Amino acid sequence: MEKSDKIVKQSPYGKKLINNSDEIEWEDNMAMMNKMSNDKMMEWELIDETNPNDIKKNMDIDWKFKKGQFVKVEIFNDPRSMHSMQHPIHFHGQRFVVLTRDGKVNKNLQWKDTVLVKNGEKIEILIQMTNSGTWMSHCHIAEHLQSGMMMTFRVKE
Ligand SMILES: [Cu+2]
Repeated sequence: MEKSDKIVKQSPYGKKLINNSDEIEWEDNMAMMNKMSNDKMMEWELIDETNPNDIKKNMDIDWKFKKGQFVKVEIFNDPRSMHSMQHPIHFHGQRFVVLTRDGKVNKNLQWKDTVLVKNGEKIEILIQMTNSGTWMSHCHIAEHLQSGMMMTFRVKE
């Protein structure tokens, strides 16, 4: 990644140097730290702040829906993370459209099952619960999934 790809962006927590280019940031410049870390010593988190009095994370999250229901989900990639980077968020068994990115309306309403959420970005998606069962949502970077970045949701008939 070129240095010029990084810009200073205003986030809800003040200005941060973040990568908001269209390039996919699978590589980073923390090779030494990556080499030393594994899923036993670090955890990636999906945090559910739906109920401020009962904040849950990863596999403690267990959403319940009905088949046919449309569900709006806001996903915020918190730039205060220790190692903030992009995350491709995937929902199993259902399809969704991206409604907004950082408040900007997305006019390309194609059905998706995964969306790349950039560092510091807030997106809104509308999921159509089309398949009943117990499903998983997770980051599609295998190391992040392995390190806990997953949750459950159930769709009843
Ligand atoms: Cu991730």
